[in-house]
Amino acid sequence: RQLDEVCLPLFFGWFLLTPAQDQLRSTGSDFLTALDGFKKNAVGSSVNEGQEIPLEQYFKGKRSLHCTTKFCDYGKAEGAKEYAEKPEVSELYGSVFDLAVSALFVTPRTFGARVSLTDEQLVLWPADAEKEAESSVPGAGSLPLGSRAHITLGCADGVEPVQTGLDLLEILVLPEVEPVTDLELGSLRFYGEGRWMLELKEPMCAAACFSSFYK
Ligand code: ACK
Repeated sequence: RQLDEVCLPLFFGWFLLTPAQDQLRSTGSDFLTALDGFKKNAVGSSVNEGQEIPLEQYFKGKRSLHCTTKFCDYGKAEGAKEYAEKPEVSELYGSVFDLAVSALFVTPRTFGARVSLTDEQLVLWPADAEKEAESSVPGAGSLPLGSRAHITLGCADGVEPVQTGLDLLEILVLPEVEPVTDLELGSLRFYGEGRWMLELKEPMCAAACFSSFYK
């Protein structure tokens, strides 16, 4: 038992294969450039309030792109052991999945990609992932399972990546709004307080290996 606990990872998740990482980084970068261009002509909607630096510099990039399923904190997080012991987790460990990246979003804190999970992928999703966020994002607990699934692409200075999933939930609990414009990549929506979401015209297919991370 002692050994089991020591061996639990920091987190389980899908780790994007190199070509998918490259493609998503490049699409993400195109989005930031397009958003910077659009914001120049839009009033009162800046992401980085009062700062004129390009979004690409505002967000510090992540080295390895992944979609977290369960944050275990080496066994200290609630439900970590139960998750690690799920038969699906060991059965599917090391398998490669095609993740559908359906949207990109930015807030004053984070830059991320929304992942739309299939039923097959949802078996690896913790049942309480959205409920756990309820205290930070009221209403999150009532969203469909998998709503929090995301890939962190960047964080503003001093912001922890856990914020990306919370920012996504914060957008998803808001009432749907009309797009402000159609960009080449898809339709762009503005949710106030520097929150933007681009729904991709063509969801991106990202090959990713289900595994775990230890630092
Ligand atoms: O970008 P992410 O999903 O946000 O990937 C990292 C990963 O685990 C390693 O830090 C995520 N993470 C950190 N803390 C938590 C938490 N309390 N709940 C859910 N995910 C978390 C972070």
